[in-house]
Amino acid sequence: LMTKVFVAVDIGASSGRLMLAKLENNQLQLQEVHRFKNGFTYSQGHDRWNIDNLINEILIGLKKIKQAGYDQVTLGIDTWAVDYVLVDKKGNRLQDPVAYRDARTQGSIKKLTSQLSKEYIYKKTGIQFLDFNTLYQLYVEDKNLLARTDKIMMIPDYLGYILTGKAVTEVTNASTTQMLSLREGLFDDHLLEKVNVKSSQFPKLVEAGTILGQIKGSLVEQYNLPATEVITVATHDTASAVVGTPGLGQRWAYLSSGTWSLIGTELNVPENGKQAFEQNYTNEWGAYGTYRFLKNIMGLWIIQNIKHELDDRYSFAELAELAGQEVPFQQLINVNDERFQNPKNMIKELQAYCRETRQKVPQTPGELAMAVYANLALYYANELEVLDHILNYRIDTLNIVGGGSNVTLLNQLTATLSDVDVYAGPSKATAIGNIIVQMITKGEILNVYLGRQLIANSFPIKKFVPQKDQSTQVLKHYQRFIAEH
Ligand code: LFR
Repeated sequence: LMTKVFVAVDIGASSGRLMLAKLENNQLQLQEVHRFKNGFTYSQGHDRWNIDNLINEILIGLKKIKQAGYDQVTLGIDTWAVDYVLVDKKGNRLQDPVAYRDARTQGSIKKLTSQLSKEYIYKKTGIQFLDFNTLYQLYVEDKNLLARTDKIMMIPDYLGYILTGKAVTEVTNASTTQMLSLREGLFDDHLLEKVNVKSSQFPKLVEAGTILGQIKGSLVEQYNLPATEVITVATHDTASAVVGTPGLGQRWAYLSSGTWSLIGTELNVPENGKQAFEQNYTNEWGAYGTYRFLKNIMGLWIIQNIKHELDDRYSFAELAELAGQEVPFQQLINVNDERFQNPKNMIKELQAYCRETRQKVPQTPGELAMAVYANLALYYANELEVLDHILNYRIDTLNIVGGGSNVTLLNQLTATLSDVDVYAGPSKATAIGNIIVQMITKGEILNVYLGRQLIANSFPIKKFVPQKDQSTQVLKHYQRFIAEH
């Protein structure tokens, strides 16, 4: 019997990759076959994603797979959420999609929620208020473009459409639009009406783990690709990351640590009560009928920008190393402050923040990196307390996955400040979750529970335990500070 070969296309805001996976001796073997840069650039009045480049890179990666001797594979695509492509009647893209960090949605939550209350929208959708949710992006969308729009496709769905000619709307990602009704499991007509779109403009909703179709013969021939069956996985990267979490510990939470830090837990029933609303927790849909009850934290985005502004003179590992030589908690920073969402210059923004709040201004690369890591750890610790409160039980373990799980300093600070055991890894959880859903779809593994056991047995996972120190004091100071800032 031929070993099945699975390919994950995983594209984040700053980079994308094609990972190849096989099941061998009850272990998941994972290999990166292609890696490329991603990012938005300013054109025609907005920050935009370069979709043609993404398509091109997927084709290059697939060609490499064929050249490595694989003639037949299955493939799943995941990307970041909320952004969409407008497609006309002929199936053509109207424009390169606007990136969610574009300034166009600033203030739009306020405008829209003066017509429909926040409480109403939250009860209906259970989704956190972020000004870049699709709901607000469509609210400010160019009306002429919308008039020419036949279909609205989320980014990974659009990429799948380009490959196969088949269009769907996958639910994990669709939930981040803040336009799905929790009760009905469908787009909510009342919300759609407010932003001038109709549910018929979205391709039909499908669950994660459905077969989309074969990649077009014309593409296979033109680019010399393997015969590829595309499976609609949990197309929202964070949903794939949650599937790709080993789930170690009793009452465990996850932290998907990439451009964003997504911290939360998996629920079988959404939690959209008063406390969840007040704390702006989200109930994004997960694979197989679960809910991702979580909070967005600004995450490594801040460090990514700092690294870039230092002309990439230091790698992430070197920045962490330099940070480790500094004393933590020299300044308290609300990393979720909107000013860090897309500033002209991140270093200057951080320094200005410290000056305005009369704190020590970080100067060197090490000081800057430590300021960010220490405050991310504080933010995580605080959110775990909030989670305990809302859920009314104590989370005892945090599974950290994604690129950020490689940062030992951050893992240790997080364990100590949160007073929970931390398991760090795998760093490629998103691609792994993408592959697990493909494997379940093809009957290679039975369910996510067994998938997580497979992950825990296949990849190195490091444990960090809380260390006794003055951290509870620091956390208290931080919580007071955050309440004021
Ligand atoms: C992470 C992520 C988050 C989402 C943000 C914007 O990559 O998908 O889950 O809130 O990007 O799409």
